[in-house]
Amino acid sequence: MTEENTTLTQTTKQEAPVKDAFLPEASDILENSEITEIHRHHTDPDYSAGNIRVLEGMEAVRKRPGMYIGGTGQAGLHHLVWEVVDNSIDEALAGHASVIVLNMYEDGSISVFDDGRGIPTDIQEQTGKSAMEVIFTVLHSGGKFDKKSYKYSGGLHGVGISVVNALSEWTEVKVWRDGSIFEQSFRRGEKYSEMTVTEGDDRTGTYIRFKPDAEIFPETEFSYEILAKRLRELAFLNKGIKIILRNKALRKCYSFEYAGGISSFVEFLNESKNPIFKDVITFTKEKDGIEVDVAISYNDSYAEQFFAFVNNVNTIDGGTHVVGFRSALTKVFNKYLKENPDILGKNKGKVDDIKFITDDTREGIIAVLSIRVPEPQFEGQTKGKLGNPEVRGIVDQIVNEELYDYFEQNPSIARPVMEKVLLSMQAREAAQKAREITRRKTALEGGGLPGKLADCSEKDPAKSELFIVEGNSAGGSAKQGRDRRTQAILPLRGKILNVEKTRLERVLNSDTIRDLINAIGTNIGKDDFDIEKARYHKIIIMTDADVDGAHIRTLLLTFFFRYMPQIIEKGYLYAAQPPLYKLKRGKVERYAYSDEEKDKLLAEVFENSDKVVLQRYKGLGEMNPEQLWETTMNPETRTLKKIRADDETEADRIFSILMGEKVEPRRNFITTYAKQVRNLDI
Ligand code: 0RA
Repeated sequence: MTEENTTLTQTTKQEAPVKDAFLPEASDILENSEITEIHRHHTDPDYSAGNIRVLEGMEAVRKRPGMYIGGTGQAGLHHLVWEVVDNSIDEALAGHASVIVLNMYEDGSISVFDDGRGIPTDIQEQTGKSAMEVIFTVLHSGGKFDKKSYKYSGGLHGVGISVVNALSEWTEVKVWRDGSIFEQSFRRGEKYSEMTVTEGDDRTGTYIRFKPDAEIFPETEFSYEILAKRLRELAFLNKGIKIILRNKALRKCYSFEYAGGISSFVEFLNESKNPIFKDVITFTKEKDGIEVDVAISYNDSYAEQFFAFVNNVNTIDGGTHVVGFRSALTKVFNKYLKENPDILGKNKGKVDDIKFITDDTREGIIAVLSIRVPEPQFEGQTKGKLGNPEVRGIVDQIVNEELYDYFEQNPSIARPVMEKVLLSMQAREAAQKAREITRRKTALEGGGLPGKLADCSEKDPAKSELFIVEGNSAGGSAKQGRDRRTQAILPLRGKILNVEKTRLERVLNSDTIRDLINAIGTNIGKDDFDIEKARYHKIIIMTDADVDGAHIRTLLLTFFFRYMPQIIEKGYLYAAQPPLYKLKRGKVERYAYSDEEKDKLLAEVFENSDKVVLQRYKGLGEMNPEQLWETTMNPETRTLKKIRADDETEADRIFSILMGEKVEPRRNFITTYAKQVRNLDI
């Protein structure tokens, strides 16, 4: 989760050891950012009869880019890169490439290089064109050249390099193969220069550089963070492949290579947690052409982190593979307990009364499931769900057999896992009781709305705002200052639980948290949460602009992130921006929301007069109701920061680091990223 101007993404500079990697023309590709010379072999585009059909295809792509890349926003723009990278990954998965290098250039173009066999360049008999030219200029031509058998990466993409070409201002390709170097360039999908052939050596590879077309994409700038995050993921998912990302202008470079594959992925996610056993449970097995790769670890937290991939695609909406995985996990735990009742100690006689359900296996798990399916069917609006029915049973069977074997061979791991799952089960039963109590209590209290809430009169959630205000005095000012038609105020008294360290039943027993849940109206929990019941579509956290305020804000953000993530995904959550200073001279009064703004006002409005009275607001409570309204609450004049959750893995890691119990990574984090976390002020 990030606040709008808070960067939570890791931006470590890792100097990549590229020197030792085999890179054809390494100096050209990696060092020289002036390789944009695309006029080298200039010829006019060829408008011969044979080309007309080709142009039609390219025009279709340019007319309706969304049909091919999903849209022309940030995701669509980056889709171009994934399209090219997927080809390189396929080449690596087929055993022909070992390194992929991406280079971001100052002119906004990007290149992808791999040391695979190189795109075929032979001249086709029917067309007289090179295979390379056809691949770049004919829609859906990729399939004819791709070996379907290894087309395992990027089930969502696979629209072909011609689409990238069609949506780029220019594209340049350079291929090393058969002892020669082949080069050609294109513009907006059309051939721009003829393929040239020069002498090469025995090295092979493909280099594709393109510049997204500003006529198509409103925003053409690639994000280093988005690229780095996905490339790291790809390096985890495709063990042994080395992926390098460079941005010379930013002086940033990443080199990703993980011998451990998804097991390294789990270790990476574990960095901020306390695993309850040191090894990562991991196994790989293939059945009926479906390859299943699993890595599992458990830690002492209560959150679940589970990632499922099909052919490198993150299936965020799950699907048949996830159903199979969960069902197998539950069965294995039940079976293992039946076979090893001594785990229950003196209660071993009660083993028959115990039956785990899937939820019991989820607390504190970090797991990655990565499968490869020859013909994946992706479903749902965002194509994030696997539909293939045959996959369910295969994953179920493999996980069942392999995990059970693993437990039998590693009782020192099986035991703590079983104990953890048993505790989860007991907690689930306790939470069930607590929920019933809450429900009864709420019914008794009548209506369910907390007594401290000063609700608004508006009933349409889309027009209603809830201010969550720290402290009673600020709450009082807010209640008086607000627009009572549309603005509700919930003052928070006392401490907010750090939900990261607390189990659900205690979370539910906290008055503060219950007030919050009841005021918002959605309830919490997997089965009970209902976003449709949200009583406000703007929920605004209003805390002091000091360290304590920031702490409370972080605790609240943690609560929303863990228990109401949909509120954040929907864009309902905001942070208010109270001013830091009031400047006053005579009748002139101005507010400043940052030190820079204060200095600017002093210089420009007050001309650095020494008669200015400068008041530093330490808390919201220091403002009278009118001031609070004017500076922070009035929709006409206030600024709000929208809370975003655009990087879940990273956000989760960072929340765990900031709010979890492990001190060491937190200290490291704070010292390393002190600048970026300034707005989070823990
Ligand atoms: C089709 C056939 C062959 C290789 C490729 C495509 C290929 C495409 C790309 C795109 C980026 N990097 C790539 N590397 C290879 C096999 C040709 C042969 O049999 O040698």
